[in-house]
Amino acid sequence: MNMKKHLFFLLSFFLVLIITNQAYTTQFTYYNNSITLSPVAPPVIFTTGGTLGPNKTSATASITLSNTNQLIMNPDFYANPDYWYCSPGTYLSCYYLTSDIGASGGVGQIYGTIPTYTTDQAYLIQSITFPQATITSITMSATLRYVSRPLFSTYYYIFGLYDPVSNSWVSYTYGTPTRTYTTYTLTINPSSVSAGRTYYVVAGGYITTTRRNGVYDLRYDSVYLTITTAEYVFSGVVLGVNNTDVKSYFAKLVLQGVGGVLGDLSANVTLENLNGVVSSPISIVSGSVVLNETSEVAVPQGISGYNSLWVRVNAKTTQVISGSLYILFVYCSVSGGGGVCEYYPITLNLSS
Ligand SMILES: [Ca+2]
Repeated sequence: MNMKKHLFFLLSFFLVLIITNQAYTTQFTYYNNSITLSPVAPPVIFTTGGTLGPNKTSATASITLSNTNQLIMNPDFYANPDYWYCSPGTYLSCYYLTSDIGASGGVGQIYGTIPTYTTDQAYLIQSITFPQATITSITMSATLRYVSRPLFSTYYYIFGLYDPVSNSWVSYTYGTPTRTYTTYTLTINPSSVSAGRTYYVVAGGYITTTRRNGVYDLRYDSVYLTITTAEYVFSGVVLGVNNTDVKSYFAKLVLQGVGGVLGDLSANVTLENLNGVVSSPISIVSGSVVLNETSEVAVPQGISGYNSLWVRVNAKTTQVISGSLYILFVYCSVSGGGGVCEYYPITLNLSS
């Protein structure tokens, strides 16, 4: 139990976020003192993706649109549980281990003590968005093992793709795990998903005990979902944003300009926060800017191991392109652009 570092963030729709916008007016009388001031770090900073500027308040990110794309963020739990959520059972829940024998980097763990004559299950979950493109193949793979299970129990790994709209599996596979890490694959029929839509990647464990109780400990080293497409596409996160303050801020993206050769590029750029709130997109259709800014989303206070917010890009082209989007990340202390606002430039380079 000492190895347990982090309980995965619970699935967003179980959370209720209460945001209060309060404007404080306070009058101070300054008290003279001789102290050395340290530079104050900005409360909202870029974290991952691309090259970050001084104070992490600017970024240049580059993406390549390709016929083959892996859509899961942090697929190997390399440094933290970022982007993954937990749907716990009654006794099973999700934990994060920084390492494990036979694993590369961290692992996502399904763990719990199960009573006798009980069935339980728990899942790691991540939302992915398919590109608005002609998908020609979808393959999932998961590398996993089990460490312990109650005697006389029936125990499974189960992973696949889940449709949050119809609340049903698109496709899944399951089996009895082995004690050493083994990779299992699932081929999903492309006609069973809709291009441009968001689904959940789900990876978890299921157990039924009989006359013995005990611990079920199942570990995922990695989960990948790879697609091939007729067009050159990209669907994923290009930049993480973390809020180091104790209060929420409010952010949006504004497209200031484009440069280079964007050809017939169609792209959506959105903000998505830790609570699963997604902004309306900056939208480019067939090389023309249709919407030049996103709606506003809250930037919640960061949780250890997670970004507060991220910039997601979903793009497609049939041509060879090399161009840039010049975007301003705007965040304000009060919703609706009020209070104090900061402006961070993002250069997003796209090529195919
Ligand atoms: Ca791993």
